[in-house]
Amino acid sequence: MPLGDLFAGKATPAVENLAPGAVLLRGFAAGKAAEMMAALERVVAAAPFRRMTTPGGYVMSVEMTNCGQVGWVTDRRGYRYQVTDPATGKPWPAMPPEFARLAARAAGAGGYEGFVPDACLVNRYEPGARLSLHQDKDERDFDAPIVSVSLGLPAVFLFGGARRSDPTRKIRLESGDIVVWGGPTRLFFHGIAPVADGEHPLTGRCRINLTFRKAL
Ligand code: MD3
Ligand code: FE
Repeated sequence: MPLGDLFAGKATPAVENLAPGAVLLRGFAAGKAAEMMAALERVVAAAPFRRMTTPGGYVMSVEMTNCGQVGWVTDRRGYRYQVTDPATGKPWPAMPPEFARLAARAAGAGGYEGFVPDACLVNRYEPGARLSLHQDKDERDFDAPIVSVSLGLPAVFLFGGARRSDPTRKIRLESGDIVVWGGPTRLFFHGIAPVADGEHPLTGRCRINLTFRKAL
């Protein structure tokens, strides 16, 4: 099958190798964006967005929720994955099949066959919200990639290196873009610059990012 056929609603794929193991698939999710938002509404009805507190006592500007077998949480006790939503005491909603399918298809297009995520962290950015430079290292298996889907308002992604002090590249992520992060970049520092104000037909005045992870 030609690689282009893997792209939802796009004849010409745009595959950009950002670094060894990291692949940007521009517009890969564009044809599935409305379907993803509809599935997300069902997730949010069961597990509403909320602003969590860091171990250091800061309330995050990004609102978060999760779906899947486990969800990522932070509070004064630390960062971790857990089966239940601390806001409701109930298990996180199941991962919608359309989420899992898109993540697996994107991972395959990025060179990671057989990716089966067990967690999806959903980030919601209103204008001004940001995510400071960090590593994702609460997962058990760093051999599995992380698949990131951007929807709605654009953002400037800050892509650093293995050390916090490494220089960062700025990469503009738009609605429908997917990035597959694996290999040596899996533990690289990264963040999101404050989101600029704007309106997007898909999401209104916000940016949504879905990160698919193998946490267990
Ligand atoms: C590079 N989210 O949830 S996604 C996060 O747009 C997170 O909401 C950002 O960083 C967002 O942890 C960026 C892109 C991303 C996700 C995980 C990575 C890039 C990554 C893990 C390793 C290296
Ligand atoms: Fe991250």
